[in-house]
Amino acid sequence: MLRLGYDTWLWTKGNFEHKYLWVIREAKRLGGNVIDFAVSDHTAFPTEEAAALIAETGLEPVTSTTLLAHNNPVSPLPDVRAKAVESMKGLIDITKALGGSLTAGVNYAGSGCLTGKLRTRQELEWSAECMREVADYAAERDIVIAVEPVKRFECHIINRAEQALEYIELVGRSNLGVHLDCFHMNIEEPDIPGAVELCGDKLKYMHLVDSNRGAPGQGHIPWLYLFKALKKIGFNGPATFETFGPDDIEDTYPITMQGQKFAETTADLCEKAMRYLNAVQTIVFD
Ligand code: LER
Ligand code: MN
Repeated sequence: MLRLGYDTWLWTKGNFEHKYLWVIREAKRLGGNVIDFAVSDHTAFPTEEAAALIAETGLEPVTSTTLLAHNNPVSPLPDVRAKAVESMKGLIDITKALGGSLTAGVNYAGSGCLTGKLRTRQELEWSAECMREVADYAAERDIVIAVEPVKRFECHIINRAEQALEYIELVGRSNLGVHLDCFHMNIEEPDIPGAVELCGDKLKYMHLVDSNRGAPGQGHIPWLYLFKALKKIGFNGPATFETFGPDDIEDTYPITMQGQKFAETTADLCEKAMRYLNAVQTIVFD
């Protein structure tokens, strides 16, 4: 069985900060066992207060990030790459302080930093060099880093599971794994259950969402086959519902380009998602 929960993008605009502390109790109220703190600015993270609420709720904490232009590990500018390492170390410190053991997301390149060209060997080397330093820092703190392949319109460095596995080989650190997101898989993978099987024990984390970024069940992801593949590889790790909440769709649209409301409220959407995921789990795992 997977450990299911929610990603904080559902309530925030991609950066968890003090004003969103209430979301931790809300994730628990909505039946989550895991919470993924989406962090783009680690310096604004309310570590002590969040750690206290994690202890109170008993939620399993995961962190994730989307590195951006100012901290892009594949930038030709050494200062920008140094910022990527600094941001990732900050996120690892937060993960540790929360009692977590996993950080994930677009942590190998700047999200949205497309060059208009094919990825280069030099870009992969720059990313791997940053990641080695970050992975060693994480290993000293018993933290695993999972890299999330994302759609071609967001990043040109890692789009598919196969490329994530090659990247892990290149970095050469044992505390690296893969984070798969069904929305991106639907665009980039030739075979969704096949991508899960390809990762095998390197799969460390999942973002569960339907093909259109609606709740599971509102698009055409082959959920039963996906869960059968997860069962086959023995994945029982954390998996969170990640999309953008209908409550503040006007504010998030410029960042997410998601204009469709998949439920009246974020809470309704979460309930829909959890009901569906629990039903699929019961069919496949029982
Ligand atoms: C983050 O988990 C994700 O899926 C991205 O599309 C956002 O940058
Ligand atoms: Mn994701």
